[in-house]
Amino acid sequence: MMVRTHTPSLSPAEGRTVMRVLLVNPDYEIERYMGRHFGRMGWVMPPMGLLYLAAQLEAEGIEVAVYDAQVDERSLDDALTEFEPAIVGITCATALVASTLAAARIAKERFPGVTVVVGGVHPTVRPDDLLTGDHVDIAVRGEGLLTLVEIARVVDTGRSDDLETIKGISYRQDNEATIRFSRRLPLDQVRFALATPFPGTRLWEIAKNEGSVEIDDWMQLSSMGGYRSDELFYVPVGRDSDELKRLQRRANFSFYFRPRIMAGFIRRIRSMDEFGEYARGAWGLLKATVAPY
Ligand code: B12
Repeated sequence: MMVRTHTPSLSPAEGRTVMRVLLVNPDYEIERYMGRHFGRMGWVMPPMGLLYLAAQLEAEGIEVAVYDAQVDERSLDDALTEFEPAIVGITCATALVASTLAAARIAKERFPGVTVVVGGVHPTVRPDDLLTGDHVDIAVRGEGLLTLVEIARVVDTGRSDDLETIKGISYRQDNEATIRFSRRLPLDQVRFALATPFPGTRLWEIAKNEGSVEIDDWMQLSSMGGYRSDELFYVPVGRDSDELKRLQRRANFSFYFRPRIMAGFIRRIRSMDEFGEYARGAWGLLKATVAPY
């Protein structure tokens, strides 16, 4: 079943094309679990979460189609080709993680520029499970009605930085986005700590499984990696230590060496001694941040 709605463009006067969202109920392989006839008879139900989302999107003037892999005669690929969505939203319960990721891969292969959003029970409690690969862009945690509309607005304007303003979502951010974010916050000081796997945390388990942690001195876990020691305690698979140190230095430089921050430091100076302290601190920071990495 592919339920398709038709609504007028949000702003036809501006000549914009209508934002289209394809909502996907991924394959549950119900026949494998329940047998061909009984499975189809008793267990295929309308995907209520997606239908609520569809109603909300439609009310906002966004064109929606719902593709239900349980009952649709066509492949997801065909549905994508026909509908050409800007966003593919997939609902995901725990048992459906694999088929959600498979659907996300199909969507990205068909339209590499499409934004893939997942929501539902599993992304709500474990969003990172869906975000580790390259095919899911955003995981929505909890109720998705207003959140998906907000995401659609951001995708429509193309200003992906604005995702930072949306509450209740997880998404992969590049390091540049983190640096820009720090500069936008009304902060006087910031510490760009590199990820440190402390015992008892999930990152610790990940690092152990990767074989990346060798402890001979617990002091190594100071979370001051990059600031003080030459060798980083933890370098995630796929990154390298020089790259991380370079990023950390650039983050510090671009945060601190701004007129607002500098003026703040100068305003706080009360004596010649303090002036000396701040001057030495600034010099140290400058040397550290422009070191040739
Ligand atoms: C009704 C129901 C069913 C029905 C219908 C399910 C359906 N397709 O709609 C039937 C009987 C078919 C069913 C089957 C199963 N269910 Co059931 N089901 C429920 C129940 C009671 C309500 C679901 C519901 O309709 N909620 C109302 C809607 C509006 O909410 P929603 O779906 O969560 O969607 C909202 C948000 O999650 C989010 N959202 C959801 N999807 C998306 C997608 C995007 C892109 C975005 C942005 C947001 C978003 O926004 C929505 C609107 O706010 C829940 C318990 C519960 N209280 O939620 C269990 C529940 C979801 N089911 C569960 C289970 C285990 C199953 C089965 C695996 C059982 C089985 N062994 O076969 C199957 C899986 C079927 C499947 N395809 O996933 C578990 C899931 C646990 C987990 N971690 O995955 C739950 C949580 C019950 C429980 N506590 O054990 N289920």
